[in-house]
Amino acid sequence: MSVVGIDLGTLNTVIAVARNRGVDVITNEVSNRATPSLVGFGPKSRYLGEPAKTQEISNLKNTVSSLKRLVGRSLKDPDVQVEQQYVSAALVDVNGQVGAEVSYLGEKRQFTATELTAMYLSKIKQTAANELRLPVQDMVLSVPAWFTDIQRRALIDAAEIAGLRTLRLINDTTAAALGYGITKLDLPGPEEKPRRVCFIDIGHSNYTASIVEFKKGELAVKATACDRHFGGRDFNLALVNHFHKEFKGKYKIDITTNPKAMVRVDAAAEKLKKILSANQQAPMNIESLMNDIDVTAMITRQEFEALVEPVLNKATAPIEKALAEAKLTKDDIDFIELVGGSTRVPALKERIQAFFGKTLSFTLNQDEAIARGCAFSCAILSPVFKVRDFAVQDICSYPIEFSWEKDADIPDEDTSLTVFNKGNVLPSTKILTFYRKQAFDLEARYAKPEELPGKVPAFIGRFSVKGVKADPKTEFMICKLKARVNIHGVLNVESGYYVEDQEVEEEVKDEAKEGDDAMDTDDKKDDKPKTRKVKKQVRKGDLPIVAGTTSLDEPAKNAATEKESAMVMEDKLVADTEEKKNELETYIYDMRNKLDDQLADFASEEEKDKLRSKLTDSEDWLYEDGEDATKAIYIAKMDEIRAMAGPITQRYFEKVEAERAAVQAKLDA
Ligand code: ATP
Ligand code: K
Ligand code: MG
Repeated sequence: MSVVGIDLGTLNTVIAVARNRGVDVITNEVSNRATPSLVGFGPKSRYLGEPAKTQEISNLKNTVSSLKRLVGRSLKDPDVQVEQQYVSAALVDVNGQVGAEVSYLGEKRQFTATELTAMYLSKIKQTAANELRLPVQDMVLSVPAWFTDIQRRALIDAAEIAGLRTLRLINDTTAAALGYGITKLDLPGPEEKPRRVCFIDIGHSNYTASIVEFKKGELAVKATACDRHFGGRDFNLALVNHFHKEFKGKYKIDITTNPKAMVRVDAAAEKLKKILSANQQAPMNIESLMNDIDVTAMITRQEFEALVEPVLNKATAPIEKALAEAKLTKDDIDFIELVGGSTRVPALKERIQAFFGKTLSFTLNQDEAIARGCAFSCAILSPVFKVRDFAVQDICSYPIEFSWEKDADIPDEDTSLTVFNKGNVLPSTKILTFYRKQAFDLEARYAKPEELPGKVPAFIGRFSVKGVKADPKTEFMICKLKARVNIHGVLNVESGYYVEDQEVEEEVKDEAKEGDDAMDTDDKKDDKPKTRKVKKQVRKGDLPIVAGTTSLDEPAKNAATEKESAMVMEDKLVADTEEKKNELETYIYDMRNKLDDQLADFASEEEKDKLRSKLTDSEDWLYEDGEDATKAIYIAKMDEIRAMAGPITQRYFEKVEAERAAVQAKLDA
């Protein structure tokens, strides 16, 4: 079983694997270290990752991007409306969740964002398994820290539909921090002042700043702040708008009226932006952009920086927010580590450096640090892997409250309580106590809906506590419920039980002797241990909990898993069929050549004519009726030709063998 970390990015996804010698990044089928986070649909199969990128411009309406920003969201969410600007397929509502409508296998189909993400993750799983030649199941997946319960649950569901088990959903910067800490040998000891590092991840759409404290063998996240609309695509957009205006004046074309032209200019802007990170100016040339017009343009770094000034002006806001939440100043920070592709933009680095007044560190691989951190996390959590333990303590991003119905018999009981505050450590368990006579419900929700991204609903889950009965002695049952924000940052009421107040005999510890066992000799030996009566709550039995959360229920998940497996099989069949067709085509060409070459002396003219006409017939068939045949038919066609060519190739091999034997005999003599 392999140990895998996945950084699911808005633009690119990086897969890392922990091996005995360390963590490596996996390359995909075209040897890239990052795979486009895209899903496309065609008349015969899906295009996942690289093929979706290859097809993108000719298949815009059936290509879906921004998967991670859609999963767990609803169509009416203003954030999703922003996303539609970047997603070329049409976003639609599918039973309350956002999805995409595409043409697939010649039909209009709708898929939820969870299903689309599952498709993509199933491709990522295949990529990892092909490279590792091992089954892939356990993995750790990174998410932006601002992800809420419903988004996290949707991602875990998507992974499960793809046949992946999520050992941890880890916040992006926390993963980077783990990769940083686990490889540093000079972290402060337990009694020393911790090392404080500010991790800054600026990707394609997200900006996250986290303040993390390190000691030997452990890290603790102190504060995290995000700008979920700040990243490389904002720079691209500024450039696209600029060239839109320029081309309108210069060439009298309006690229906004032509989706293909828009995507091509965006791709060119992305390239140009990268050149500007290392050069003072960069060109843009696109052939036949629209109306058969070739465009050329040039932009300087200075002009680019002026265009993105409004974005740059927000460049330190998340850092300031994180510092304030951690109650620290910039001078308390020992190192500033930058990750994410957009931290290569010089103007952005300058702003951040000017803010801290300190040199920035780039000790982590900007593109791979998060995936690598995920792989380390997977190695720590996986039972099959031995790795030095490193404790990772994260924090809750939003406060969570529980509410319940008032019990008529308990007049001054509150009806809600914030159980996990923002910044509460994670994972974390809290015991809630209720005095009740009958089954009751609890509802968990985010306490400050206004802090949530877009219009994510505050609701987290409803938990029905069963098996509650009035106790004849005390009238009430004392119910204890275990509420837990787990390692994924997901809230559950994991279990319940009831207790009774009882008087129990408890040993009284001799205070003078406490912690002094070695000296504990004769004088106490004969005495019975001193005891006293104390009131204690004794666990009496379990209370079943029925949870209603935003996760998919089992039947829905099973149905989705079956659907996904069927599509994987279909895609595989299409790929295999294509492969057999290509094999047949190549075989026909090869055989025709060989008949004039190495096989020429081993066939009669009659045999040759017969085989040649078979080859011509097969070739004609291949380009006409056989254009779209099944895998079995291609195999059968190939077998027919093979059978006809069999006696000829047989004679040839016999001769080759005879020659080889003769040479051998000579050598042996
Ligand atoms: P997110 O974290 O927002 O979900 P992501 O993880 O896919 O997105 P990254 O892979 O970290 O994002 O970064 C991709 C972004 O970095 C793109 O916008 C890309 O254009 C930008 N980028 C990469 N290299 C450079 C460079 N040399 N100069 C400027 N920008 C760059
Ligand atoms: K990435
Ligand atoms: Mg990222």
